[in-house]
Amino acid sequence: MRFKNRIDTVKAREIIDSRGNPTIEAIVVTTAGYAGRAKVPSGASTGAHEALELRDNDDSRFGGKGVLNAVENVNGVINRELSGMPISVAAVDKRLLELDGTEDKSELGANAILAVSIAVARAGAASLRMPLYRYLGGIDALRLPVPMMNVINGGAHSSNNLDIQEFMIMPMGFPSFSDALRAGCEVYHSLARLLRSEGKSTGVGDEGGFAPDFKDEREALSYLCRAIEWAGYTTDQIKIALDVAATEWVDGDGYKLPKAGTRLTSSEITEKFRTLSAEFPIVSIEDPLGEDDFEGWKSITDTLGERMMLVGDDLFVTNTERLKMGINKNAANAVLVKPNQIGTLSETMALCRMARESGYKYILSHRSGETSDTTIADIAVALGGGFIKTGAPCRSERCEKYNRLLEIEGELGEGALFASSSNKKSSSEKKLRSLLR
Ligand code: 2PG
Ligand code: MG
Repeated sequence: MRFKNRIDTVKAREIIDSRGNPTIEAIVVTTAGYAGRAKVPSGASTGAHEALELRDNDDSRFGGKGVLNAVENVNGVINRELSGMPISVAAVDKRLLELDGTEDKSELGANAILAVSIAVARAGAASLRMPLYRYLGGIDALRLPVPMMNVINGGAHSSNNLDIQEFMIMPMGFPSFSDALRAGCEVYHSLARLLRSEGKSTGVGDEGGFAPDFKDEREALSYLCRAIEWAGYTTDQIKIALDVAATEWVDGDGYKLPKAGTRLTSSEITEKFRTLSAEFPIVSIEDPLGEDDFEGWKSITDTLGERMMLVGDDLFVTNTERLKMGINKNAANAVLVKPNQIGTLSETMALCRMARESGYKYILSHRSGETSDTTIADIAVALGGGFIKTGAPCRSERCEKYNRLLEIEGELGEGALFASSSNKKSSSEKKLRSLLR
């Protein structure tokens, strides 16, 4: 059988991301005249096991961060090999993996490969005149995710004194995504007022969260709780999540907080978060331990896993092989999903499938270096995992993802589900219980 609509051309160019670093944009045009476009993000606290982001290492341009070689890989070999193929994400991803031929996608670059993989999906959706979430998720794509909004930035994303990278609010106890988003924005503004009233800076970090100095993380957490109250909400409705990004703390056999200079063992870190989560409404902790500390992860999961999500980011790097190791060792109970850590849409979706089948929660995520691309919002609805982490409601590269979710919610109308609710009347407590189960 001959398909009339096939891939005609694949083109890429170098653009800049939200930190002013180069990244790659790809455009796929089909023979029937449809097009799909994708821009890829880039991390700062990257895991050692992530697929390789190909950079030029030519110091005369962008401090070595140029991506002209990755662009050339798309415009040359990828364009030649994909031209004439049917618009099938699975077939294209398979071909891209064969062409690359390496474990870590270092031949073509995971940035080049992902840009093409997503652009093909977008061209496919456009060809069928379908929104991307529907194309990827079918008629089951109905669930809007709880936004995990990073309102205080620390670690590698800011130059303040906080060693924990992200302090997030999770507006969960609301009937709809738009109500939850509004509450999140209101808390963000009340936090700004609170910080100002106490003479603290309201300058923001890479993901739009405030980044003043604090006495310690306890003080940052108590500001969050007060901001929730000031905005007229309760900590039953709005919970707290952390991304420790503890791979950045690894030092020899143990850990050392890069800013405070304190040394900690794996079990001291577990104890620290057990205490903090008894004091504050924390329902999710990402990367509390390093990317290869599986023993420590197992122990923190045994200690806290019944009460909260323990989310592997650098631990799993969106890789099914790594997730399988975690499942076998009972390490973590949730996985962060970043398409650029693995490099193709097919592998990203396979990871979510594995997580779902193993009872792990999965959270779609941005990177600290972002673009206006909103694909993760569509993937979050397509796969219905119930969570998205995409920064503060500040800076348009973050807000665009939230705005895309508002658009999807509008399109779904009465059919839209929020979080774990099967109907809009379920109580916030019930919703919380089933989300964390
Ligand atoms: C993380 C991310 C996104 P980065 O650690 O989860 O918040 O940061 O993109 O710098 O890895
Ligand atoms: Mg992380």
